[in-house]
Amino acid sequence: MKAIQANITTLAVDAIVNDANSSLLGGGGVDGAIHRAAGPDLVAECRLLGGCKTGQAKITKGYRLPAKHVIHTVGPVWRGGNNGEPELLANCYRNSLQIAVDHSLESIAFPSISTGIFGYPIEQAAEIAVTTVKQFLADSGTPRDVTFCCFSAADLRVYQALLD
Ligand code: AR6
Repeated sequence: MKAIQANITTLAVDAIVNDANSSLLGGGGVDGAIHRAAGPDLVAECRLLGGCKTGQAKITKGYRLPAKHVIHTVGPVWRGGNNGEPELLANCYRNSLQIAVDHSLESIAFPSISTGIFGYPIEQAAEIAVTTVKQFLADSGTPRDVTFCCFSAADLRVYQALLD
């Protein structure tokens, strides 16, 4: 488990996680960046998936991305923290990791789910991300290589403090 600062679309891993919306048909933020980099075949495959509920996850190929697959998950919109947001966010990490295990994927990179347009406070979201992944790896031992891909230096500092 490690944290880096990077554009997630550049990572040559078995799967990058896309922080999507329930339509799975693209959007702004990291979702827009992933669809632009993957090319139009990605949205064509996504159209066959029938959307995705908050906290759930679905897998596609990576198309023009250096990553082999994209695992699409839908984070919660922050509405103050008392509307199930922590559990839904933890489900995003757990369900994405379970899909990676089911497909024998060894390396996976996560963006900081829900902390952009969806407004989840970074400190709280990062703590859930790190504790949930740590628990999953303690239970299952795989995927071998989990990366938290931070877009900003400030986000990286938050993750780094939790990992140290
Ligand atoms: N690589 C890594 N991280 C990135 C990149 C990138 N290329 N681009 C942005 N981030 P956001 P959300 C970071 O807003 O809050 C979309 O429209 C960003 O700095 O992408 O879950 C979807 O379709 C932030 O730290 O996702 C949904 O409608 C993190 O990724 C909605 O936005 C997440 O920010 C989801 O909003």
